Amino acid sequence: MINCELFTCDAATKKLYDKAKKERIDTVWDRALAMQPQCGFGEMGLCCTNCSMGPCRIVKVSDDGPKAGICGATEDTIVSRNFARAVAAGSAAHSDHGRDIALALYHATGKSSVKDEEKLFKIAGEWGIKVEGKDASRIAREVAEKALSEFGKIFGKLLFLKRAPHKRQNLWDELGVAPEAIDREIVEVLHSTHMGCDADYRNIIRQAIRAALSDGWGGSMIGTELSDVLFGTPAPRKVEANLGVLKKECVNIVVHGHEPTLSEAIVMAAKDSELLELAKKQGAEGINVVGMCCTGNEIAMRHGIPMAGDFFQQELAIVTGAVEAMIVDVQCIMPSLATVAKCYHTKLITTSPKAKVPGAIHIEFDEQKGLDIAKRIVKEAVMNFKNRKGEIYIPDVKSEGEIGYSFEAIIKILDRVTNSFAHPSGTVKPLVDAIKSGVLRGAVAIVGCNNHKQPHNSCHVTLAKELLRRDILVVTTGCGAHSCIKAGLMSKDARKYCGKGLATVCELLDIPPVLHLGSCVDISRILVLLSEVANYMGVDISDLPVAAAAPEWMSEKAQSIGLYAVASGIYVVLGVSPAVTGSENVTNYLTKDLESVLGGRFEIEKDPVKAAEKIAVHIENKRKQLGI
Ligand code: XCC
Ligand code: SF4
Repeated sequence: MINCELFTCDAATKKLYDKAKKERIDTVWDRALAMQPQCGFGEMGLCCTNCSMGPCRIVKVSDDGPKAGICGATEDTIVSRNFARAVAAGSAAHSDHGRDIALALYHATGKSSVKDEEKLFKIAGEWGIKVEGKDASRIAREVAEKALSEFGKIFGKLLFLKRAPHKRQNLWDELGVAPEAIDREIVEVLHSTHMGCDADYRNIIRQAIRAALSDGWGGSMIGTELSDVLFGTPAPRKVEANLGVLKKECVNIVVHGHEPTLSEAIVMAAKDSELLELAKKQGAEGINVVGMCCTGNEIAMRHGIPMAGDFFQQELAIVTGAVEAMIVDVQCIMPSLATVAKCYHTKLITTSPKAKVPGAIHIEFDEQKGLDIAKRIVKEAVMNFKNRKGEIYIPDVKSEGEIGYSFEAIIKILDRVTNSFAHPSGTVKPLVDAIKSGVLRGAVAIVGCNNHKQPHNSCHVTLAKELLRRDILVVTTGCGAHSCIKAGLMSKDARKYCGKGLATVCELLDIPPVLHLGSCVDISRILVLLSEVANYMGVDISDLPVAAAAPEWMSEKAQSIGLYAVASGIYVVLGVSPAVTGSENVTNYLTKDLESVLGGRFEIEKDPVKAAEKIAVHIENKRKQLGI
């Protein structure tokens, strides 16, 4: 059995893990233990199954054994191909999410359900769509069409690349990595890494970079921007977090996955008076909707719905015995949920044709009939309330934080301290001033998942605290954001962890020292913010005293994010090594050589304290180079 004191720093997780053990439920940690030792070839990226002459694996630990695949592929080729394919899959996931949002906007236009017209007009302007004489719904349709054509247009580059600093755009052009159409970049990775195609690791990684950039500056950015148009751009608000947000007396619905289209409809449906009446008839006090993983981030940012938990807490939510339904769409949904749900009364409801799970109920979601389907799903949950069985245990563990820091929200906050006579509002000037004066040393994005190879949550939290005390502002998304809010880092009280400079900045701006920017596609908000700061200072992103870290990452999406961040000029510290260590050449290329090409590079550092030290050194170096 595992010692949960060591594997997580989160109290709710510990308590529910104990309940799971008592009830003989296997969780992600138990399966991870049973998996040991994990395959060394796979871990180093040295196994190739790209054709049926394989699988082939390269033996590194001794002089004996094969040094090339049956086709002659070297370790460099095999490792880089595997890495590139993971990046392409990650980019595909984010981008397909973006496409679904664009489709939702396209179909929504008739009902004029645009929540943020200002943003719609801004994007239309950027994309050269004429707005004069057209109503919002017509513009929305044209913007949606243009967004959809980004996936498969025949000529030209991605439109959002223009948001990057000029120097960066020129560099991408020079290197031939400026993506053209999102789907095409992903297809080209799959093609060029097919058996007997590209064997040059540098060239393979170059194509992977194109696919990754088409995620960050393409699919993800479309996902974020059009979600804001459709559902509203997040603004600061208070929210509760952790599994203690479940309510014993209520019908509990956990929405889990990624795309806000489903969760928005569920949030609306749960307010329906007939369903509330029905819930009361079943003996419940009300309907309590809570969010998990990135869906949790999306609806927390826009509606203040509680953030129930991160990737590693999904099974434990069901273990409480108090969840009537877990409703999922796409990505990061453990297939184990069906098995766990069977031991309780919980209904696992899948909704996407792209993600069905054996053992779950499938109710397909369709945006055009969104609210009706959502009501049907909520009704399933309500009618399940009376079926609760066994011990119900909701740990009394939750915290509160302030979230909703979209780029637009940050600009509004900065406007509060801008001297309106000397400077126009709507700029990042106050932020740049704080950085230049040294009150703020720099900023770091802490993002990504949970991974059993790292202690749960504690890497995110330790890293954040180490940075705060060095006067480095932290921004966060995804499951990193869940970790931070659970640890209290998004409350004003968290200023106690900050150095004097950062504490002053937070006080002046009335913000917490860790800013929640949203879900993982919302890392595009960070790209926009960095571009604004770089443009204001007249430099490139790679010149800024900033970094990114993914201390507990696990998904292919995270590999795509990591690579587009590096290709955008950012120093990226990974707490878990990607499967590339089987090739010294590829490892050196990603962790050293890329810096002279793109200005960003990967660093692999498991220990969050050491990671913070390395980041601090990087930030101080950048400051020196800028002469500040
Ligand atoms: Fe998934 Fe986005 Fe990772 Fe969390 S952080 S485990 S990818 S939910 Ni994106
Ligand atoms: Fe083996 Fe080459 Fe086929 Fe890969 S592509 S499985 S290395 S023969």
